[in-house]
Amino acid sequence: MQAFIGLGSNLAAPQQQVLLAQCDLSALPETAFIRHSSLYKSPPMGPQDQPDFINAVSAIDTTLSPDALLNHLQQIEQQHGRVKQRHWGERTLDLDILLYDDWQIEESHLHVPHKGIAERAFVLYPLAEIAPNLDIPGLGPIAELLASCPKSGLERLETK
Ligand code: 5RY
Ligand code: CA
Ligand code: CA
Repeated sequence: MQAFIGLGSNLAAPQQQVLLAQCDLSALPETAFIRHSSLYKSPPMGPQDQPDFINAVSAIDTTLSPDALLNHLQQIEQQHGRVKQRHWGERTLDLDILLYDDWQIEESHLHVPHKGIAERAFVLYPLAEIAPNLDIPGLGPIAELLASCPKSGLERLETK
């Protein structure tokens, strides 16, 4: 299955956190890595009194189930020293399953496509960089979603 993972960090050298997490994803079991996006910087959405975020998206080819994948992602978050501070608050690393093939999953612990995907520039722009022709289940072509999603301060970093 092809899955897309969203990466985000705004604590403890966020750029390093995201670059290391891209390596961690490449080392997942039952998984071949397809592509990592560039890194993007943006002001926080939600609570504004926290540092800017570094975000990226990775595409993987995996036979892990969504639940098994989620468990691995949570382990990687823990290895990066994630501690819950406050809802929508700062974090050393956040890994989200954005898409899992063309599946639509609505469970208490896992929503796929990820909630808010269509309104979040820091998800849509890196996603479109690595999958410009993507059709998002229930939402439509990514090009159409991009057209109605302002960049609101999102910057692609030139370091990669
Ligand atoms: C809105 C509210 C909460 C959007 C809105 C969250 C990130 C959200 C973030 C991130 C950036 C959060 C979830 N309206 N801002 N805010 N990057 N995560 N830039 O990864 F995303 S908290
Ligand atoms: Ca997130
Ligand atoms: Ca998350």
